[in-house]
Amino acid sequence: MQQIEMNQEFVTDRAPLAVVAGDGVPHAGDDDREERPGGPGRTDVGVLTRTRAVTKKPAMYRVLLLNDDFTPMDFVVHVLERFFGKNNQEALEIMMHVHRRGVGICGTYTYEVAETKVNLVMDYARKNEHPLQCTMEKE
Ligand code: TYC
Repeated sequence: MQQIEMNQEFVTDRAPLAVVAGDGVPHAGDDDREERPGGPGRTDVGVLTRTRAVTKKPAMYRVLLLNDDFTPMDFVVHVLERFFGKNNQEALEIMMHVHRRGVGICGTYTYEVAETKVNLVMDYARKNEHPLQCTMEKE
């Protein structure tokens, strides 16, 4: 049998794949005298119990860098390359945006990925004795 890969974290409900016959609701033309599996009067037989997952998009979070007067520009560019997969040009643009505007977006991620990146950046800045601040906010 084929295994379907799915992130169970975002499965919110199960919905019937299909209903072949009988949905539990009496319909015009239903003849309860007729022989049915389950006996006369049963209209809910034949409802498929196989379901498909009903998923919803996960909440997304922006990871932000804050400006300060002391962290070297080179270090911020390096952080953006190392933790956010930016190329040098992208990293330079984001760093300069933060430098000029005070705050900038490094990327947008699900909660746990965003939280991990914030912690990695904060630990890395601390180890290197820079006051760089990284935070996250819901999209
Ligand atoms: N303002 C810093 C400087 O002039 C550079 C800087 C940019 C610091 C972005 C933090 O998130 C930052 N050296």
